[in-house]
Amino acid sequence: MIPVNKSALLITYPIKDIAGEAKSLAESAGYSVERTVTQKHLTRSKFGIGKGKADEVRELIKSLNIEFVIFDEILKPTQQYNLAKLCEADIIDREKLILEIFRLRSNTEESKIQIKLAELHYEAVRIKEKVRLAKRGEQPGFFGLGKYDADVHLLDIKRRISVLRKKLVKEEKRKVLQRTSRARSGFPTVSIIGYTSVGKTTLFNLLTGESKLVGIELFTTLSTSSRIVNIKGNKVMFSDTVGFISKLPAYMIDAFKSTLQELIFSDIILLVVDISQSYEIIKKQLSSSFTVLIHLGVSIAKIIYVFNKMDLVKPEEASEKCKQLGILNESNKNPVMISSKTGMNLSVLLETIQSKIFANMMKVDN
Ligand SMILES: Nc1nc2c(ncn2[C@@H]2O[C@H](COP(=O)(O)OP(=O)(O)O)[C@@H](O)[C@H]2O)c(=O)[nH]1
Ligand SMILES: [Mg+2]
Repeated sequence: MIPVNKSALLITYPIKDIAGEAKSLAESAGYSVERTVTQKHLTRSKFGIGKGKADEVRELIKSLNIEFVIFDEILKPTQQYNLAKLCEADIIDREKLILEIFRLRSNTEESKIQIKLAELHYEAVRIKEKVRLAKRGEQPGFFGLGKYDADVHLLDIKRRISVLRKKLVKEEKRKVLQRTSRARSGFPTVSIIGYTSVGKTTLFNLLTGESKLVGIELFTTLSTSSRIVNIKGNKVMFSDTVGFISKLPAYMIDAFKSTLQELIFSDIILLVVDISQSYEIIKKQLSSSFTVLIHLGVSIAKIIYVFNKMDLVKPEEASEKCKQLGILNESNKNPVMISSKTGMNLSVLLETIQSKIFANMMKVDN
């Protein structure tokens, strides 16, 4: 379960797309962003932000009674410690936030192990930094952690990592067996994928009946991110995914991929793009999404391109972007232009989903 409404103050860059992504990430992890503070530089030595800004954050947190500070950059342990001490709040840096999201969304044994491994890596890096500082005499007894304690802690982490690696190998073997024997059963599954803040969750909520749409009713909720709905008498399972995250640290890639394993079993993949973003961004996102999907073993025939946020652009602008992307020329890549906010073209999307499910079923049956 995603614990909701942990009140948070977000510190991010004064750039719309970046701030939007950070807010969506925070919400995926169950935080409610009460206030956003922006600054050009988030890598200053003492607090990440400048002292003046840090004081401002401290005052805001006090007056708004906020529990957590989400910092949209990677913080060194000293920076994290300094800021936490000044603000008297828990500081969640970007890496920690992503790890929290992965953990909330991990639904297979393998992904749980992968995420645990990434968490241990995060922890080990921080202990090593503490030891380094302690050696230089800069932080004697940092967090009350002596050199000896730190060494023991590091050894313990190494031991846990090797145990998890062995478990992972076993799990992978088991999974291969399971996959080959997995029968096609249950309801058709539609997974929603795309970069952070393109509108996946908004679309998921719309499709699974948080709106009063004619013809769709919620059948059952399986988890926070999976629901079965009734579309004109046919039951379809929709899944909201973690999605793609920009600037993902290399050591998290395996953990990330493992959270997306369900995609292999999906009948349809809705690859969502925010059409209000620049052509360059859309192009880059589409091509890296594509690479990951292929790498995961997802069949291209299952993909429906969904261009969301049509309410923010003129129709000509949207078709110009499609033309530039070369998408309209290839019939199998025909995008569906929607707005999850206004519900525009939702019926077109549903029809496309239904006919694709039907077409794929025909292929399998023959
Ligand atoms: N204008 C507009 N905003 C949208 C639309 N769909 C989503 N949003 C907004 O975009 C932001 C990110 O949406 P969210 O569903 O959390 O994105 P996710 O990270 O992909 O799950 C939120 O502020 C939404 O309200 C849309 O069709 N039009
Ligand atoms: Mg989301």
